[in-house]
Amino acid sequence: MTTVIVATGNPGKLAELKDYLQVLDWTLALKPADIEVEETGKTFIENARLKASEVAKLTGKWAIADDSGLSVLALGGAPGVYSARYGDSDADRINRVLKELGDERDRRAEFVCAIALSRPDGTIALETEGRCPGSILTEGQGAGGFGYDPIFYVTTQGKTFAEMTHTEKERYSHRGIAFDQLMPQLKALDIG
Ligand code: ITT
Repeated sequence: MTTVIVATGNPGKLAELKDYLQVLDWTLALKPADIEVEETGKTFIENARLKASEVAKLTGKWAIADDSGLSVLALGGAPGVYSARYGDSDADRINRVLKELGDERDRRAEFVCAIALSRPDGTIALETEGRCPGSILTEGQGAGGFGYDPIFYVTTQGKTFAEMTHTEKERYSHRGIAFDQLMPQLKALDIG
């Protein structure tokens, strides 16, 4: 059975990616810790391609990567592709977004998730992007998930990502939407 490298160093993201991928008949392997890909892209999809492609070439195996982040309308789309680099810890990153937003009344935001799957030679076989609209609370709510989850409120569900069960986040999140789009193609792909 072909091994596919899950090209992420983020444990929260890794857990979610494994949940989506478990329905496939793939052997999953972790990205070797010494491989660090510089995210030089200007868009989520560029960075997802870059991470999948570099990890695939360096390992000689298929690789799947996720580039994702939070985009806040009143902050001109920030933190966007810099979401992971917006502070040193999840708490720092959340505080920075809350501080920059201050008492702004327009708190609309979206989470974006780009997924790319690379062949062992670094060429991209599949890619997609999922988006989940929501808004930024004035303080965190809930203890689940990771990253910016406590401050991201999904109006249609009446709760933050951090207040959702695994199943709910899997269904409604940017990552869930991306995998919904990609799953028929992933299932149809012959990577054996
Ligand atoms: P890899 O590149 O190794 O996958 P990373 O954390 O650097 O890990 P990104 O560059 O894609 O990944 O940054 C995404 C950041 O956006 C991540 O660190 C979180 O802070 C945030 N993020 C992405 N998806 C999220 C989610 O579902 N819930 C909360 N925060 C999320």
